[in-house]
Amino acid sequence: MSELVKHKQSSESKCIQTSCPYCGVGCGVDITIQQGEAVKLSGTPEHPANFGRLCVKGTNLLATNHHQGRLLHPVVHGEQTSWEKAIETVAARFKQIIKQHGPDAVAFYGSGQLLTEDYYVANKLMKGYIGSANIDTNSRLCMSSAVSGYKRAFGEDLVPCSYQDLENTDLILLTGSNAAWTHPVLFQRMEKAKAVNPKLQIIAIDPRRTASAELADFHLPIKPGTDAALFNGLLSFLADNNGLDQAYIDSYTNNFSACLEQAKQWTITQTASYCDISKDLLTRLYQAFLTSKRVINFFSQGINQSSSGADKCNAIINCHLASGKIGKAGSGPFSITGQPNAMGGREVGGLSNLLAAHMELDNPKHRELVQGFWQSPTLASSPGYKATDLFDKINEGKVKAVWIMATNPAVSLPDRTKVEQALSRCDFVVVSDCVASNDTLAFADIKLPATTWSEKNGTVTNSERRISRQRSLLTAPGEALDDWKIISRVAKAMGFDLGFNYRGPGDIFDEHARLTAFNNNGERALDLSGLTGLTSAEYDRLKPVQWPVNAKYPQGCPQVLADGNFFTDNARANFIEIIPAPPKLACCTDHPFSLTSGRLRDQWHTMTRTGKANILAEHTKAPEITLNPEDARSLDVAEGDMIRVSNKTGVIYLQAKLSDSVAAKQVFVPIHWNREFASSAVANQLFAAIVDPISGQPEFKQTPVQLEKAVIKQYALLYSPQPLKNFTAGLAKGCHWVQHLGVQGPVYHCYFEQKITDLAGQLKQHISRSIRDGASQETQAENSWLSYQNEHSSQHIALGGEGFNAFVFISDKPIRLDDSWLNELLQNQETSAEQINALLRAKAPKNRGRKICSCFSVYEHDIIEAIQNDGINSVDALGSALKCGTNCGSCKTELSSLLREQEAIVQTFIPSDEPDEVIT
Ligand SMILES: Nc1nc2c(c(=O)[nH]1)N[C@H]1C(S)=C(S)[C@@H](COP(=O)(O)OP(=O)(O)OC[C@H]3O[C@@H](n4cnc5c(=O)[nH]c(N)nc54)[C@H](O)[C@@H]3O)O[C@H]1N2
Ligand SMILES: Nc1nc2c(c(=O)[nH]1)N[C@H]1C(S)=C(S)[C@@H](COP(=O)(O)OP(=O)(O)OC[C@H]3O[C@@H](n4cnc5c(=O)[nH]c(N)nc54)[C@H](O)[C@@H]3O)O[C@H]1N2
Ligand code: SF4
Ligand SMILES: [Mo]
Repeated sequence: MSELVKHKQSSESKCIQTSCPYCGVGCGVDITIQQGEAVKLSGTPEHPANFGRLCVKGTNLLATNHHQGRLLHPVVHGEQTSWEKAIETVAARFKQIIKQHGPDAVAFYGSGQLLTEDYYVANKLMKGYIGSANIDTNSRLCMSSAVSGYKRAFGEDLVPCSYQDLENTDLILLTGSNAAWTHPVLFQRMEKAKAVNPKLQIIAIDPRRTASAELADFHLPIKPGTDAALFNGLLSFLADNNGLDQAYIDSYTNNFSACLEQAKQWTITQTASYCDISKDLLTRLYQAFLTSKRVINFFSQGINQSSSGADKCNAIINCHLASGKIGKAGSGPFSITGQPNAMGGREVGGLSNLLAAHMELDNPKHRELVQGFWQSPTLASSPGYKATDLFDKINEGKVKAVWIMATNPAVSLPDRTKVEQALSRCDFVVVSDCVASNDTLAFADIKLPATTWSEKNGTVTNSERRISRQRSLLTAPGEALDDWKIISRVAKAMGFDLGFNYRGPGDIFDEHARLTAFNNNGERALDLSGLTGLTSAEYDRLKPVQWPVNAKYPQGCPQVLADGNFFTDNARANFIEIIPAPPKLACCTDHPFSLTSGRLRDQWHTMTRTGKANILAEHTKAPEITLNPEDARSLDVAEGDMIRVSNKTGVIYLQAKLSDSVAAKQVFVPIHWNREFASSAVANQLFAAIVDPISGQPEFKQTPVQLEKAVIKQYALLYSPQPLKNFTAGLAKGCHWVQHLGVQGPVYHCYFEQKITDLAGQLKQHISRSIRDGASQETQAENSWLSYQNEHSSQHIALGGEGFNAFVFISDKPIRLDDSWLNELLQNQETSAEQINALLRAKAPKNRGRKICSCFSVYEHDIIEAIQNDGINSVDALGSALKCGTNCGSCKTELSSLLREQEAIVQTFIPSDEPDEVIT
């Protein structure tokens, strides 16, 4: 087990409350610190986001919180250096470029995973001191369509709902959201609400039948990219069926008739045909909306990540305004935030078209107000570059220096090849990160070690506008520093002494709160006047609270739009006319499959945190492409086969996963895998940088691709005691590898398009070298290899030494072994050479499939067996028999789909023509 981080004071046991660093639900977590170590974690019972619940990622936070792989010291041009030197280098280079080429030649690229205080300081430095608005963040990839939608409709980026609305409603539409995996604690709250009130209806709108659809009364598998038409059709249906709230429309809104005029052409027949669903299902959806008094539309990236994402958001908002199902408990258009603090970033102006405190760059009054408040030497006067433009400008040489903080754009931005080009062409790339190595750090001139969750101290705002504290529990490793501190030090080194003298995050929060209150006069909903002037003890004790927090709402406010007062020029909400647009790239003969990308249950983004825990790898160990069995048949592809996925933007290789959860001619790939974990599986090799012209958000949910079965001539499986450096460089071309963390160390699966001569020798060398390079193991590795070859010329090799170090399997056929069997062997330190030899010849047990329940280690096959042999027919009964799903509950939807689809799954699980590779 990895080294556990030390607590600041090695004292007796105590509990510290903080919030989870993953998704925008913003769950509270209680952490017990004992003798300097974080020893126990549980959900905070009284936190209003989760009331004690946690999902599988939150539950396993401590397993990911070790120091292996951390960036511990500043690195300047490859050399470890002091902070003074690093700060001086960054400041001097930024100053020089600004002097020579102007302020717009530099940029910051940040993240919704920064704390509000980090973000505030970065925004202030760029907009108020450097004088450019070139600060954008990964929220551009995530929330910017929702921001545009809300701003166009309400005049301010205002999410008008609360989590408790999910429990007090009659209908929840899950639109383009796989909440069961992505916002699991909210999903559990819906599950509970439905159990308590069976009349609560849930409808899933998603081209895929996701885990979330399991809870739904019914699922609308619409054609990808057609949501705007669906909601135009709804508006038209409401108008035709007495579903309008004319009094609300008359008193509180603008532009209704023009909007309805546009929507009118979307009749049921027209819409059903455009969305490719039956009129029946469509009518059921529309009837449910019409007849439900309270409706929440819970929407996420299936809506936002589109070349017309802002319009899709407004198509949703239009329906709520027209029916008056807004500003009331249990009703409203609820955009669910992805990252833990994307919302906080939006509050302080963390996008290149925003100013700060929900004020606008193009509003002279706001500019004067902010500059006056900051007393800053300058202020950006026009919007800066949005994320994808920014990387284009870097490519063109217009932006010469970029500082990337808490995001991994080489993986997460569209068009990986272009991003790589930009990063290698850029004169000066600074990266602040907590890990020592990721795909973006590979391009950094300067690497700055940042603190991260459990070390950082500040605030975050969740999806329901609730501000919570993230508290520091443990001492930072090495020389890692808080992001706000790094930014402030660079600001001062650039000569901006006055604006950045903060003693701690409390000072920054206070300044931010005062700015939201400054000359507010009710003009901006974001008003934290009730949180100004906190003492440092009060800031430390701050309880979760929903903004606005002011004289009117001293305890915060769950219902922001209750009074029908909006933040537009005439204080009325705007209807926006929507002309539905299909995805920019259409499928064609060369690229007949529509590919979508998204998230898996147990991984977070580019895996820099979740990839560190073996337990989280168990659910899905390799990047897979999900395709319909019908398509698999026509491509002659079986479960587990390697598939080449390509289009004009790029090519990747993934293993086939067969499932009718995706329709024919549609496929799904996860976003998580990157070069640290796989040679050729970055989803963004396939997405061109096509963005919404209003929000700048990329079209990440639809791209046309071609699929081909890759011809693999040789397979290898490696269990290594430590990561193998330069793994790809050491192997021949045409090798695709995937790595996951096993119990003892990394496990590599390799697929060779050509047969390699003496592959065994090469792999032996690779591992031996890596072990010799490793500081802790000085074994006579070369002498300790044992080899076994069976009559099918499959080769199995084990490296003994002191104990038992490595395994290599080589075969011409796919190798399917049960990990847990090998882990047992690898953990057995006493194994003798004879035993190893015997073990090498032993018959490997059958693969048990995915680990469905992480909490109690229950595998797919055990569950299928229980269903088939013991006649179990409910999720609860499975829980009683196997315990699965009875702790965090994250796997309950999968249990339910296994129950329902067990026959289909069993079929795809047994390889159709080739037997599993076994050692005989
Ligand atoms: N486990 C896990 N949880 C996470 C994250 C993570 O990395 N891992 N990341 C967090 C972040 S930052 C974010 S932004 C959220 C994202 O949360 P979600 O938006 O729920 O997640 P995604 O998987 O990106 O996409 C949601 C769904 O959109 C569907 N979709 C695709 N095209 C369309 C379409 O045209 N119309 C409709 N209606 N649906 C469509 C996809 O099939 C997919 O099921 O998750 C957060 N939570
Ligand atoms: N094709 C496709 N692409 C997508 C998406 C999609 O659905 N499809 N989704 C998009 C969305 S919604 C999002 S949010 C992005 C996410 O994409 P990224 O933001 O690129 O992903 P992360 O892995 O979260 O990157 C965070 C980085 O910050 C580091 N880090 C963690 N904590 C700290 C800290 O406190 N300080 C500093 N300085 N560093 C820290 C981590 O080690 C990691 O390297 O991906 C986007 N890209
Ligand atoms: S739902 Fe899970 S990942 Fe999201 S904040 Fe809660 S515990 Fe963390
Ligand atoms: Mo996101």
